[in-house]
Amino acid sequence: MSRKSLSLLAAVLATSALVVAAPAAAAPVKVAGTVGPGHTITLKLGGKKVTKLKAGTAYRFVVSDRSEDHDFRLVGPGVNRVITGEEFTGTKSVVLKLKKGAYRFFCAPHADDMRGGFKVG
Ligand SMILES: [Cu+2]
Repeated sequence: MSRKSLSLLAAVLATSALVVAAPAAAAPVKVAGTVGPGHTITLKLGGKKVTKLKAGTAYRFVVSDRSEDHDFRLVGPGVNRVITGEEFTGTKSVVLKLKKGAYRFFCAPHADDMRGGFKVG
């Protein structure tokens, strides 16, 4: 192989390495949930209350559970998850791709006053 074709090959390899690296850099967008210590439950993206998310996009739900009295559940099309349970305090995270529709999040023992929702479309 000539010196010229070698450098051409190196250039091609460098280019394809860049193409491969790009998707890995796109981390899921973080959606932050909190529950407790009082009767409060929140879900925010970039500091703002979540009202709508995009279908088919990967989101990282990071839930901070601040009380053993509460849990954090997410229910909607294709999803029925207890992200943090009763007795648990601390943070858990899960990456989810949601489908089009209406989703609810709530604390099961106190679902009357600890609940919220958002749309996915
Ligand atoms: Cu609760």
